[in-house]
Amino acid sequence: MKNSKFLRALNLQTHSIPPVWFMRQAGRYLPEYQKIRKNYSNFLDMCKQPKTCAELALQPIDRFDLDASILFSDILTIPDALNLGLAFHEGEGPKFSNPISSPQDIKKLISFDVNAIGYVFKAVEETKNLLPKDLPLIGFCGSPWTLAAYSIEGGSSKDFKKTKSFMANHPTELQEFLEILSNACYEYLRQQVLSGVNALQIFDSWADLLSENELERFSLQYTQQLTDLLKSDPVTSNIPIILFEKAPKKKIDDLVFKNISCVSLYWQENIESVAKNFKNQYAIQGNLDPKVLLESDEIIWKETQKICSIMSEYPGFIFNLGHGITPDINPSKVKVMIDAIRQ
Ligand code: 1CP
Repeated sequence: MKNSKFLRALNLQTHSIPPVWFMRQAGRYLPEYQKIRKNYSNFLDMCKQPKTCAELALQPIDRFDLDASILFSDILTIPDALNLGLAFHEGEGPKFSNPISSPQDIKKLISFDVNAIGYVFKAVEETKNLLPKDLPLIGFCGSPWTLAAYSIEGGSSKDFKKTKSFMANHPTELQEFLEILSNACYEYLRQQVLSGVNALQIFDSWADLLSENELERFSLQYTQQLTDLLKSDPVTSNIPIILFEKAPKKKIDDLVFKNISCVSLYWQENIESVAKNFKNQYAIQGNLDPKVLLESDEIIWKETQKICSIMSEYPGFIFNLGHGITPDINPSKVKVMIDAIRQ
């Protein structure tokens, strides 16, 4: 792995051409993904096939020659292992048949058994077998807060009303749940590392639901517990950790992320000003607005180069999108972006 540009950037090295990968690089915008996906009515069943996951993780690597691959799985495997009954039905987002609706549901949760999701670790092994030797694999999980939000809401939602009302009415029990989730995430990521991943990313995709005070109390505190556990364990202590916070109410520059190597910036963040504050402290990953990929080639070229030029001297820059790629994007536009980075 010494030759990995991506891992060297996580170690704060500067590159004239930055390493590139992008969030949700394997998925619905790729016709080769759709071809395999149509064989499964429930997305989760596909995630339980390690060889298929490996094949899906390799698709964007084969097509675009990216600098890192990401495990093909989902953040919601943990709540599923807690018996919340996850399914992804045709044309719908995630749905839990057994969501957390009351404090009693938290009291009677089964304890998390990492072996219940052994299929994820097999997928890591299968993917490592297929990947070129020097191409790193990123493992991941959702932040405890983001997992709690899906578990209480029972799926996705625009406003997460149930979650907000649970937070207002049962803050102590919510914190007990977050404690359970941060321990589960630790065991989950530890096992991913034992199976072969080279870096970890934590997705706090629903950080934006929280006010400034709530952000510290319900999200960052538990992500911090998770990263502290990872750093104190010899198995995981040397594995770089990337954190994605989606649109936090507190200025990202003012957040202190202990034990994090890299901050993955949401597309609304001003990368130039964040870079001034994060220099020599964190690597930065980001942050082209995925919607730019719906524009003309000229605009894609211009916006991509703008970011590359701002970040050209930054110690530890990784080009990425500012959030996941969406299903409506044409893969040829992704190629334009990559050419603009590497020209
Ligand atoms: O129907 C389908 O084909 C399923 C689509 C799909 C895919 C391809 C889902 C359902 N999950 C995934 C894979 C996935 N999810 C990966 C691996 C692939 C890759 O990145 O290359 C990863 C890293 C995730 C992470 C994930 N899942 C996040 C965090 C990233 C983010 O976008 O903020 C979140 C929030 C989820 C939940 C989830 N899983 C799937 C969907 C459609 C969603 C979002 C639901 C919502 O809108 O709230």
